[in-house]
Amino acid sequence: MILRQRRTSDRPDFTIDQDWSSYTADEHAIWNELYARQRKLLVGRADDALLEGHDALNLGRGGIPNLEKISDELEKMTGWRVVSVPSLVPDDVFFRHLANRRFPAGAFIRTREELDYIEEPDIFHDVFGHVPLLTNPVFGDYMQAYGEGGLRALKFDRLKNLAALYWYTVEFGLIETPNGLRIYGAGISSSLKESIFALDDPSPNRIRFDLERVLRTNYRIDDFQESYFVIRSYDELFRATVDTDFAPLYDRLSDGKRHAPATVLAGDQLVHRGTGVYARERARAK
Ligand code: HBI
Ligand code: FE
Repeated sequence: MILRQRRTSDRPDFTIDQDWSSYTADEHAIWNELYARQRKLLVGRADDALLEGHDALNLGRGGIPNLEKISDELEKMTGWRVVSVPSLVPDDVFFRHLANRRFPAGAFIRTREELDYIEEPDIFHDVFGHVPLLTNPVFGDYMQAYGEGGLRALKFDRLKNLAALYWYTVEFGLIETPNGLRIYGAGISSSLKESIFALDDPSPNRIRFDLERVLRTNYRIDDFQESYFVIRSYDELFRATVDTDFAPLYDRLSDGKRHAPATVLAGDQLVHRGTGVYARERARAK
């Protein structure tokens, strides 16, 4: 496997060949270690759709998944394919892939030194965290609608708002189930520590999802979230994107009013009002 900093794409859609045969035995072992540890932690914490997606795509078969093979199986289920990219790609490229039911997954895997947390989306974050939910038809529809919305948002210069929607749902979303709150966001489900913090810690707020509220809310990229948003179903997410007339919403958002991550508004429906202790301790430690 060529070291990730040297993998670049010379294609307009930023894809690269996964070059599956070039992964080393140690890289396959890192995937196996991450998969076993995280999957054990998530039973009882992650939403069934995520766990069922792992099984439907047989991601625990051993070794880093071959994305061509995974894509052939996934495409039969919901029309999605997974394409390899070096790492983050430009927003418009990212949205265009999603709008065409192609999920861009990092081709590299983290090192043992970065096992618990990594800044860039590696293949474990993307294929363990994001891809399994694409086996769920409604979530797959939401992700395509998000991509189409993203391309539209670029025209209205509303990217910052739309990025917050992705962040608080696809990356850090929680869903309410008859058995309690469960994780569906990939930023949580691929993180050892945040998989515990997001559900168990009294510090963060847990607020019922509201589209305009989320579009206005800033987020942390360097630490656990100070607020999580809770949906009742993936259909709620999908309906929010397809039933909303975004033109008047974007007009309202042009007032630029945004909320800090820890804010609780009078209009918020709270599942849990956070104590904020974790965030205050982190701020003091700085
Ligand atoms: N590129 N590969 C990759 N993965 C992402 O999650 C990603 C991206 N580019 C842009 C992006 N996410 C976000 O900025 C958008 O959600 C706005
Ligand atoms: Fe991600």
